[in-house]
Amino acid sequence: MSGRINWFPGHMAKALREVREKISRVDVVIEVRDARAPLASGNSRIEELIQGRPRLIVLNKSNLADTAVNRRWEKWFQERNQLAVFVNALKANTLKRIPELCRKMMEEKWAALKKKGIRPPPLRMIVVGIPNTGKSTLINRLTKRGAAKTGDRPGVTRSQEWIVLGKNLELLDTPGIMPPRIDNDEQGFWLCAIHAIKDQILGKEQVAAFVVENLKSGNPTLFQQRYQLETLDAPTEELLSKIGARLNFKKRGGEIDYLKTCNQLLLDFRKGLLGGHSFELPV
Ligand SMILES: Nc1nc2c(ncn2[C@@H]2O[C@H](COP(=O)(O)OP(=O)(O)O)[C@@H](O)[C@H]2O)c(=O)[nH]1
Ligand SMILES: [Mg+2]
Repeated sequence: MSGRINWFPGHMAKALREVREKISRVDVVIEVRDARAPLASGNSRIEELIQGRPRLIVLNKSNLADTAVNRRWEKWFQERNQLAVFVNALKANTLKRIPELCRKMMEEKWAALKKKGIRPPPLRMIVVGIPNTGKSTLINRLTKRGAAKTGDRPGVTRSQEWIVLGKNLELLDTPGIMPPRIDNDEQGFWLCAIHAIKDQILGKEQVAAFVVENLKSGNPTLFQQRYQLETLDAPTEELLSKIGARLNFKKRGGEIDYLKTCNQLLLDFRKGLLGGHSFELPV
């Protein structure tokens, strides 16, 4: 692949400055990534931004990834002593460990304060991550159970930006949004497939073709079944046209509506209807 795609016309520096400011106000950083690309969906500047604060990596959308690959990644993170949990933010029961682990990360510091006779202040946390990894969903799910705003407590900001999650546990109500950092086109394609980058950058046709190629070689079963494809042994564009025919996506003249087909394929894939698929594998 060439290096000529302009993945980021945007304002990386400003975005990072804003996240840094938010992070400076918390004790623990919850970094949400996408389980389908556990490293590429991070931002390599995160280390600088968190300035040594404890960090929990939450690999969300694990239901959309390949379960066996998730397990390999779990081991990969363990081996590197990086706390990481695989969750599905749409399922509240998978999220219980997050506040538990955040507390645990702070235990030592809290114990040291107590020893000195200081009552530890509430543990403050923030959710950060690149776009569309599920930050807002996670915040909503975490805060639904017994959530309360802290605006009327003395000494606490009145803008209601700290949400009480439990005893001595507070979460900033808005996430820190980090721009993705893309080192090569392959990572860019992964991030398009998982929709961390808008489809317009590559165009839906290219993103859909990339997804089809990956499913064809990596996770063909549900893909083939869903669109009742007799064979996958055909060029990608031909397969997409076949899918268009199956879905009866036709233009007025009877010609297959290729763009509509690509769009539908991406919708189906991103809903998990074509099965779980991981793009990035541990090395
Ligand atoms: N399948 C699946 N979808 C999720 C999960 N978490 C979030 N989503 C969906 O992903 C999309 C982006 O989520 P959102 O919370 O807005 O992401 P944000 O941009 O990081 O705040 C929404 O359509 C969510 O419903 C998950 O664990 N599994
Ligand atoms: Mg959001």
